[in-house]
Amino acid sequence: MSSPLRVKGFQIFAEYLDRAACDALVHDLRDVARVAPFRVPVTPSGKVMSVRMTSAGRVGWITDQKGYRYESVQPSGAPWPPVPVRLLELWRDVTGLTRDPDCCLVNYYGEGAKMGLHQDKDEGDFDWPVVSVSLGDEALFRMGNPTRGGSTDSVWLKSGDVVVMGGAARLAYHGIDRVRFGSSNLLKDGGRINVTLRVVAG
Ligand code: MD6
Ligand code: FE
Repeated sequence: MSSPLRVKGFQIFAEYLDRAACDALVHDLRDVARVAPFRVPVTPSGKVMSVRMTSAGRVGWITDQKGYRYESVQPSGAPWPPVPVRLLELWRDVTGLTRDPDCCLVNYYGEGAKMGLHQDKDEGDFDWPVVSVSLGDEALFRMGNPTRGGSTDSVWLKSGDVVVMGGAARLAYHGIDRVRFGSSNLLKDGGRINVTLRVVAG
């Protein structure tokens, strides 16, 4: 593992996964989506998000009219599928931690999808990092500060890139401005998958 690029406290491991490893993860995530189908998330204020979302792990991240939260079951009442072992190995490798993540949040970006600047703050204990894995089309990732406003830096995340958000950057604002739809042939119908691995206290 080569040393990461550091941007505003975010650690970016470019090309952490090769093509074969990306293919293997897509295979694992198709298994996840068979058990926990992608859904259209709606924010507490009623806005329909442009990504499609599902989870694996002890808990999954949910948003609906009642708020943002982690739930131990899917909206259907079924449990979430387990976090794919290859993602647990990736987490252990990039973080050096022996505590495994509780949630693997999976976002799919189709044509035109994006994600506004946000903080990841529903986990209850911000001493643990969040690890993100990008698969498929390139995306413009914007990184800001622990409070709204101020300067931002952007990088194009490519398939196989891994980002670790920890330490002072753990609560930094970040988002996806746009995706270059069709820039990768990893996913047969195009688009981008982003996986985030999180420890969820409680
Ligand atoms: C994305 N990522 O890359 C959105 N969150 O599609 C995130 O929101 C994110 O990349 C926490 C840590 C790293 C991330
Ligand atoms: Fe995030």
